[in-house]
Amino acid sequence: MKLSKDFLWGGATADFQFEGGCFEGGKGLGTHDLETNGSVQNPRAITYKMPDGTIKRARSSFFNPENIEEGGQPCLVEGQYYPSHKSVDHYHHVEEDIALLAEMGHNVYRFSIAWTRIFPTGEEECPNEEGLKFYDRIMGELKKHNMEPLITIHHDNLPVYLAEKYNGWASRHTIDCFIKYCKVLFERYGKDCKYWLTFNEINAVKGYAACGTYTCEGQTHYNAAHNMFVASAKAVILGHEMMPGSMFGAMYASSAHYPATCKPEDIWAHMNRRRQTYFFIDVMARGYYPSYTESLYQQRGVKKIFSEPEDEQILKEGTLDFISFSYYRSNTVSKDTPIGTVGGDPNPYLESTPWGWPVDPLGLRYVLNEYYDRYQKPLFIVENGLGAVDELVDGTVNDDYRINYLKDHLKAMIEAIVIDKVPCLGYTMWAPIDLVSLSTGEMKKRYGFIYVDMDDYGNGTLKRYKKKSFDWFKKVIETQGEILFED
Ligand code: BGP
Repeated sequence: MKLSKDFLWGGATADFQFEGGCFEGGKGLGTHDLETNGSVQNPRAITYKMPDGTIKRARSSFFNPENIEEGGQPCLVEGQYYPSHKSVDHYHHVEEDIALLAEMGHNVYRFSIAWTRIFPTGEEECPNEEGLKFYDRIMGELKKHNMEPLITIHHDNLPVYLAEKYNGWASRHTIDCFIKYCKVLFERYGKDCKYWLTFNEINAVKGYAACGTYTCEGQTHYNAAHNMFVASAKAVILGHEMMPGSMFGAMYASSAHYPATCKPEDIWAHMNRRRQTYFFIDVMARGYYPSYTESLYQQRGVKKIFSEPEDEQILKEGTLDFISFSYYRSNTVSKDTPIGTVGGDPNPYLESTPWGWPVDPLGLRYVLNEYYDRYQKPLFIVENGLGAVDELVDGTVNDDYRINYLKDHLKAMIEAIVIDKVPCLGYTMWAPIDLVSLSTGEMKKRYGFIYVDMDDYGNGTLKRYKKKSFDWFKKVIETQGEILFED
């Protein structure tokens, strides 16, 4: 079994996890730049100052962020390590990094643009030319190597200024700033970029680092979500106008979920949990709020969504062209699983990664089928990979565990495409070059085909080394996946 030649194979990264150069090129501070390092035991945090000068920390865990106390002002604290400031210094390694991806045969590269490189506060009249030049470099390298760009416009990380002044995505003003930013990107990169993602994991983000909101509870969260829906739809409308032939997606965190038992209460809880993800895709792919909206709002304590009369038409006109998603794991759901949980409970039939993420390749085939059945739009897997501890020995890493994880997932994907006839545009593995973990802020949770010499505190030479999986993935691409089925 193999895929056709037009299938897009590549890798995915995000600005604040990969670029570094945080204070270079006129960049403004993004919300993730105020996020500390951390670990599973000691979650990363947003540091902030109270009016009396005391420094506090709000847990910014991806799954369960905390509110910032009233009067608190997010700030950088001396002596604290903030991983995004340096990341793995892609800012100064663009040419080398993209050449490595091209050497593996990648024909697509998914990266995100840091809003604050283009508009440092979000409110400037004119864009920051130095920021645009940085992405010109990336686009130039991609062109040189015949690689298709796949640009994420908003991978969390909005300007701190918009968070402080307007409470981030809780304000409609942020929509206008976002559209101004989109227009600049479409003008500058539109002729060379066909595939765009408006938002990353929009169904899973809430709180300060991801949405710029000081609080995380249902009312603020779903109001911010509405503003992001409108922003995304407006971007799609504008993008289609300015770049005929362009294709827009948004990205959804897509664990598979299974009912914990066949008890009707668990099945019902499972359905409600699926709707927590469907809700976001339903609005953006179909162009209207689904019938179960009120019941979902009730469960989450949402009283009122602040919308404008024109929103309905905007959502209708700005629907997505394809559905893209991240897939790392599956979970189970029972009537006792707390509402609003992003993941779910473990599955006794599955093994987990060192970070406790259950490994389930068949779940990927399940999600591909489920989404295509439901939306009838092409799909794009834009994140999938294994975070593991790697050991560099004699200039390489023997990462058979990563090869096995990817092999099983890619086989499941190809079976969905070839046997189940699910249209899928491509696969971008997270993350082809080691970078900082989003959820824990660690470096030691490594995903790459390429090892970067850097530790959890920013020490290291930043030198890049090819792991065993580098040559393996190259062969997968060369054979269009056929090699996966050989033994
Ligand atoms: C997704 C994010 C990515 C990425 C990935 C892996 O949620 O879109 O930014 O980091 O998960 O997660 P982690 O880095 O926490 O291992």
